[in-house]
Formats: sequence, structure tokens, C-alpha cells
Amino acid sequence: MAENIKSGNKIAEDIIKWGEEHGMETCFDRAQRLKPCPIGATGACCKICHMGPCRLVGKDAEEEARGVCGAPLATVVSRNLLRIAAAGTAAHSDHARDMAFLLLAVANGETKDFKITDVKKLYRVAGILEIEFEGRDINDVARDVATKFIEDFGRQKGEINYVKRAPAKTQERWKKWGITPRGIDREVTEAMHRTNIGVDHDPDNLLLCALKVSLADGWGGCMISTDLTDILFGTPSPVKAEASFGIFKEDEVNIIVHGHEPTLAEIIVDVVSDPEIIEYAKSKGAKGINLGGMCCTANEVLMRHGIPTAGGFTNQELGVMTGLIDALTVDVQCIMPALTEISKKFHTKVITTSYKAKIPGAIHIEYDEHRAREVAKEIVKFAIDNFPNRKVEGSHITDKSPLIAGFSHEYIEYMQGGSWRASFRPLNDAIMAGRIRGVVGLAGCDNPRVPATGLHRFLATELIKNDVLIVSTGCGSAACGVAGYLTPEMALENAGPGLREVCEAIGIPPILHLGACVDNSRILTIASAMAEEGGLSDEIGGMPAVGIAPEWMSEKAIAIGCYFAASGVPVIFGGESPVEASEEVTKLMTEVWFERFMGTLIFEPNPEKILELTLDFIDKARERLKIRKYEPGKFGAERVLMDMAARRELERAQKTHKGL
Ligand code: BF8
Repeated sequence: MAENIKSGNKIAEDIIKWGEEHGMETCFDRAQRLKPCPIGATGACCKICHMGPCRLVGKDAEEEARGVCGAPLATVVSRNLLRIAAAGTAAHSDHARDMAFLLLAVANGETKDFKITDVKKLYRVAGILEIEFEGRDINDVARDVATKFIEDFGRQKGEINYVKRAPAKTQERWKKWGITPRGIDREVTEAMHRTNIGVDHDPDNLLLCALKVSLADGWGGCMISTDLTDILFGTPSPVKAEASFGIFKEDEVNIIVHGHEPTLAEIIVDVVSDPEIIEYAKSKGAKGINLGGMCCTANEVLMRHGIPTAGGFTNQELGVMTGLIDALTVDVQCIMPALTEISKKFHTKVITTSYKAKIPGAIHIEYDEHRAREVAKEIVKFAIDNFPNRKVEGSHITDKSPLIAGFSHEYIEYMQGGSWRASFRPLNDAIMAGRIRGVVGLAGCDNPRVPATGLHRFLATELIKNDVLIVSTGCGSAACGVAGYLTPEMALENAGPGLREVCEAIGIPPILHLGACVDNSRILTIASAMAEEGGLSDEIGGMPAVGIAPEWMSEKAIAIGCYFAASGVPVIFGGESPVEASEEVTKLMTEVWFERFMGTLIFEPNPEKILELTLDFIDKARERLKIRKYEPGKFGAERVLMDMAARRELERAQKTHKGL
């Protein structure tokens, strides 16, 4: 029966069933047992002072309802949303801060375990930051870049560096409404101040602050993190890999890297191919060492090294239940504390590595960038030592899908014209001609409150059928990867004729895996490049583009939704609206934001309606831009010119990673 389906993925569902038969509880069971608190869906709760919590529910959930201090419903709702956006911004940005300090440590020669991998990208970023790089020592340039980014966190006045990467018109809108972010930490602190008891009570003003702090996330934290990770570990280009639970190997030591910060994982990638370590694994009876990932750390090492992924957020407990994971190494964010409970039933060891993220019941081996290799070796050896303990039977259900990931801004530019003619012209032209109806960013978490990953799969197939090109990130990418949608072959069977033609010509899947959640910043820079290219909108607002997070659950997702809305993208989130109780706030975030920024943040639980709304936004944008009306089935017989350079590059990348 439909209501008993917990995951949209058959293999995940089989593992859940196996767990139920063996008395194991997962997030899926807890989601069914624990009904969500109705406050939020049908009212609001204010717990920012100790006169409350004030529960504005039932007959008190009217716009006129007030808390003890007199705060009306709209104030409470918008204040809660602002706090969520600030928390999401803090998470992404603290990750970015760590990346900036790592680059600084590398430049200062304080760590020998990392190096600058992409010098070209370092120079590109230095150019944007107006840092001289010609003829200078690489480390000097890197030091200046790191220092300038570190200033973005503590700046008190002015604007964060990357504001200038947005189209001029987009920047003008931010200035007009006073939401240009100054410094990341300043915006987070101000958001916390303004939501304190007795400070900002105006819903519109509070929501503008939510946009400002979120812009500090998108054009600050996320973008800084993406660029610094590319500089340190390499800018991604297409790579072939695999996804789902079948990535675990019965006869090898299975190590999973899970979380968000890729630094330790990068070194682990290196260590597992050390012949001495492999010999050590063999001495314990294993045939080798198999490294896989989960959530966004997975996306990072997948894009750069073809390391396979076991999937997104809701797959973490299920991975343990296969009985095949010897060590699950976690860093920060989206790590379920339930992991240590479920791992007690198996031999799996959960290893926490950040002082910021400890879990009772886990083993803590603290990561330190100054002795990264030593820590990585300790973790890998620990996993190897645990391999002989793999006695308890797990579900052992295995299946996997091939995928292609690693579509960075730089590669997308390159694939449309090669090294000498790299541009976004062909994409803009294909949209203008109506071959591609529009572009959707399919992002965000997977959620056990819906058949997990099911909404991503539904929207992915329906959108490409409608000639919509998808760029995906985070667990949206993982959901598509596990479903087998990230290949030219598999997904092209479902793509509309116009989109198929473009994908065939370039040799790309119709769903482009752009990376981790912080890599939503790549969508911002791609949209800015499309605006600059001309022919569509001259700002991000007004493009036939929509952002969707159908299964979102994290505070980080709200920050992302807000920064896309402020940048000019209509955004649709699945699930119940956290601001539904207030019509005033809902109107501000939809109609008013659209008038001011051409972006919105809509909550819509029905996936069919999400699809309808998305296509409507795209078609209306086409109409406003006065470009050719989209006609389904018009293309398909015609052929666009094949870009051989890009095609050869893709084939080369595929060959290089064949056999992974
Ligand atoms: O940062 S999509 S569940 S893993 S929050 Fe978390 Fe959501 Fe996944 Fe990546 Ni993003």
C-alpha cells in the first residue's frame, strides 16, 4: 500500500524492510511514529524569551494573535524564518572559513599534506579579487586570496567581495532594498540581534534581513567554499562513478566518508591507495580497501576522484544495515546521531573527526590539518583492524548505478566551445530557440517524511521530458545518481526531443551533477554568465529558471532558498510551509519578493503542483523575454552542431575512470 512506502528507491525500501524484520529502527520508522509538531503548519510558536513559549495555535493562530510581549503572528513567523536562515548561513560559512584557513596554512607552508592543485583557478579567483598574480610566487598569491576571503567574514562595512560577480542589475536591486551583505559574521550576528526579544518586529524588515544574511551565504560562504575547494583539490570535470548500496564490497575493507568538509576525505582518498596500507589490509584477510561516500562529502570526492557514493541523507542508517561498512568517518553537518545506535547492531565503527561535531557512542579521532595524513592513516588502519570483526549478518542487499558527475561552471563553459571558444552562447541559443524550455536547479535534501528521494525522481523525469535542463546538487544529485539518472544513456530515454538533441550534440546527461550543497554557488555564477552572454535576461531575475528543493529539511536549505530568491530565481520547496500560519508573511515571500527581486520562496507539498508551477514560471519568463514560445515536440529531427572538442574531453574522462 502506498502509505507504507518509505523510500522512493526500491533498494532502500528493501533494506528498510529487512531492518523491520530484524527489529531495527530507522529515521523512516521514527518519522512515522513522531508526527511533526503542528505548530508551524497550523500556527506559530515563539520561544525566544522566557515569558513563553507563546503558542499561537488554534483560535490564537489568527493574524491578530499576539504573544505575551504583544508580538503578532506575522512577527513571530518571520522572526523564526530569519533565525533558520541565519543558522543555515552559519553552517555553510563556517565550512568556508575552514577552507580559507586551510589555504592560508598551505600558502604559509604550515601543512605539508595539502597543496594547490588548480593554479589556473587560483589566478582566476585572484583576478576577480583584484589581486596581482602575474610573475608572483604561487604561495604569495594564495596567501592574499585566503586573507581577502577571511576578511569577508569579519568585515564591518562595505560589501563582501563576490557581490561584484552578480550582474549589475541584480546588485542594484540589492542596494535598493538594503540587502547587500557586508560581512558574513556581521550578518549572522545582526540576524540574531534583530530576532532577540524586543528588537525588530516588522515582518517585511525581518524578511529583508533573512535575504541579506542568506546572500552572505550564497555569494559569500558557499561561493568561497566552492572556489577554495577547487583551488586546493581541483576544479571538477566529468568523471564516471557509481552510486547506491552496491558500492560496498564483500571482500574489501569498506570505509565511508560522510558529512560536508572534504579536507580529511581528500587525504583518505590518497591514503587508501598507499601500497603499504593495502598490504596491511591484505594481512587482515581483505582483498583491498574500498572507499565510498555519503551526503556532501561524497559529492566532493565523487566529483574530483570518481569515489562512489552510497547516496544522500536518508541512506546513512541503511548503509550501516548492509553490514558491510567497517568504518563510517564523519566530519560536520547532516550526520544523524542515530548512526551510533544502529551501528551497535553491527561491527561498524562510527568515527567523529571534528571538535565541533561529536556523537556519544562514536570513536573520536580528531582531524588536524597540520597532521592530516597521520590522522587519515590512523582512521584507515582502524577500519582495517575492524574488518575481521565483520561477523554480524546485514541486509547485504546490493545494487548500483553508473553515473557521470563533475560539471563545474568552468567545464560547462568549456563543453560549449572548447578551450578557445568557451562560452554560454550555445546554452542561451538553445533556450532562445526553444530546444531547451528552461533550466531547473534540483537541489536539497531527501526526507523520510515523504517516500525519500521519490519526489526528486518524479520531478527529474517529468522535467527532462518537458525539455527542461536540470542542474543538480547535494542530495538531489545523490537521489538522481542512485536512480541511475545521471548518465547520457539512461536519462536520454526520458528527455524531450529538443533537450535530447542538445545533450546528444554535446555528449552530456540532461541532469548535470554540479556538486555538493555549497556548490549551489555554481548555479549563481552560471546564471550570471548567462546574463552576461546576452539574449536572455540581463540579470539573474527574469531567466527561464527555477530552483526546487522538493524534500528539504535542513536550515541550510532555507538559506539557499532565500539567496536564490534574492538573486532573482523563483524557488519552490516541497512539504508544509513553515510560514503558512501567516498570510501576510506568505504574501511577502511570494508576491512582494517577486516584485522586488523577481524571485520567490513558495512551499508546495504536492509534487504535481510543483511541476505545474515550475513550468508556468519558465513559460511566463519566456513570454516576458519575448523569446520563442516553447512548443513541445518541435525539435528532434534537426541536429545542432556537435562540439567535438568537448565530446572528446568527456570520452577521455570516461575512459580514465573506467573500471571504478
Ligand atoms: O548539504 S542536501 S541533507 S547532505 S543539507 Fe544535508 Fe540536505 Fe543532503 Fe549536503 Ni544539503
